[in-house]
Amino acid sequence: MKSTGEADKGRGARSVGAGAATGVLAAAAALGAGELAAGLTGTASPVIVVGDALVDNSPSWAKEFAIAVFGIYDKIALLAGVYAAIALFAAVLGVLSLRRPVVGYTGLAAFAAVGAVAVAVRRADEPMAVVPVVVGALAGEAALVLLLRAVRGGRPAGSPVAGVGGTRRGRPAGAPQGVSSRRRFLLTGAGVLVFAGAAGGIGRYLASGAGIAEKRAALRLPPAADPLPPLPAGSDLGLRGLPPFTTPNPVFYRIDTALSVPRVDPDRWRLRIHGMVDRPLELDYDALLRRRLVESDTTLTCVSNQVGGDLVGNTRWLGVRLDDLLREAGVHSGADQILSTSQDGWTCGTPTEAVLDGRDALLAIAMDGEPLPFAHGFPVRMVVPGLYGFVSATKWVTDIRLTRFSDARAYWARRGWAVRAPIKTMSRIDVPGPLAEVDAGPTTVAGTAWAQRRGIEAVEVRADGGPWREADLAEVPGIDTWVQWSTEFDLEPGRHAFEVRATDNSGYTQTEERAEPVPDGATGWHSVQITTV
Ligand SMILES: Nc1nc2c(c(=O)[nH]1)N[C@H]1C(S)=C(S)[C@@H](COP(=O)(O)O)O[C@H]1N2
Ligand SMILES: [Mo]
Repeated sequence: MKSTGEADKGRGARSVGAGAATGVLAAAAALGAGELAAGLTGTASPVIVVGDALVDNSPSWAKEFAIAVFGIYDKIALLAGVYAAIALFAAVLGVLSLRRPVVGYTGLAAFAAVGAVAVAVRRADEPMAVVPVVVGALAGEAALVLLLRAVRGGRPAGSPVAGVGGTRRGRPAGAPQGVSSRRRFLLTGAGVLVFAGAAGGIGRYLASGAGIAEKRAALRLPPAADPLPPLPAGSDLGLRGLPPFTTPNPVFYRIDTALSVPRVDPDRWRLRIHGMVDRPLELDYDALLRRRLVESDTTLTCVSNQVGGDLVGNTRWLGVRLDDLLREAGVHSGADQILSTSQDGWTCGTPTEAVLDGRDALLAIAMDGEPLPFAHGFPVRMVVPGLYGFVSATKWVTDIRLTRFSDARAYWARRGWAVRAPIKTMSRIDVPGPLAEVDAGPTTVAGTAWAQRRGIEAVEVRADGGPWREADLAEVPGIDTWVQWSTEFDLEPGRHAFEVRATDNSGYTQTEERAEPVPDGATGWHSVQITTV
């Protein structure tokens, strides 16, 4: 038989375990109920809102660290971190609440308060998003009551964690009742776990917008009023290793701050155009589809693209001209900024003059002949040729307010990025790839260049610091797309370095001077090193 001391130690460890489990299970019940309430009310999940708020308020070094370490998994890593922190906090609270239940009840309320604050700062225009937080908190408190009753109920009277249950059930102090009390706790715990899992699962399912994916798949979009001619046959050189002229939707780069891709129901989508206008407008999806649709070949580019980087893609967009809509609304003079907001609360400031100068600024509904994919802004996004995405390309757009740059700052402008950001003239070597090993002799060097709104006039390439040689340019449908280029060098066996620079139709040639993407786009010549054998 064990000595009393050992038995006490065993019981102590057991109650720490039971306490931690109590806390984690109560938190799981809270999160599960929150997901269910979010799914049922069509509001944002509390965890996502908290994650969004963390992303918004974390310093840029932390974001860069996350992107460097986790790459495209940075968002998953963040959510995993949020869950781990919650679990740890909940476990500690659970242990403490064995002695003092009030600690657990207050701790859970504090959790809810964090969620409510996150909703207030991140979803100011969606007050309903507080409902899942409240529902979650209530479910968590209820689970905590049940679990604490189960875990404390079976203790012998006089033990530090004795509760009413011990005597209520009439067990003599010190009687061997560990088995049945443990059983009661396990049963309660299993019940809470099943509830949490089921509620969370159903909530996630509802929020995943399964029905919305079907609606999107069933959409038959009207054609453009005057469809563009097919792309010139010579726009795609069809070289191996050279990205195709039209970027397929599934590989189109994706950049946004959304932790989970918003699934906006087209039947519920509304766009408001208001602020400094004579006649505010409100449009739904059907009203948008009934308008004149136009096509535009436009290459989208991210300001974060490094020299030689691939945060750029080209496609044929279908949508409604934004300048027509703004003229209907009657923009006041002095309203130099179009402040657009997405469903998930991201904001973007676009110069009004750019949208009104005749370029194909669109409220786009389709890309490459298909309704916008969810990740690219379904059902409606903005596309403005010539401006980096962060000042022009709002996905899931639901609100457009005419204002002044001096009165309102958009998301990235508040974080040190430029207020106005036209796309810089840029060129990239795609073939051969970096550090490639190719046969000596005639070698094709090819790539891509872009200068939206101006168009590319010439691309020059040089090998090993030798004389610049003008590359052949492929055809383009207009000045707002990238252009493919290629040329041939005859190379001796050994190591070689190529450099490229483009000149746009305004006569500007890319500067060699390297600049980082912050605040308004990278500059410098792309170079690639290879070996010939
Ligand atoms: N709602 C929303 N729209 C957004 C962003 C965002 O974070 N949220 N990012 C912008 C940026 S920085 C870029 S480069 C483009 C990228 O569009 P894509 O993901 O379709 O390529 O979307 C823009 N639109
Ligand atoms: Mo971007």
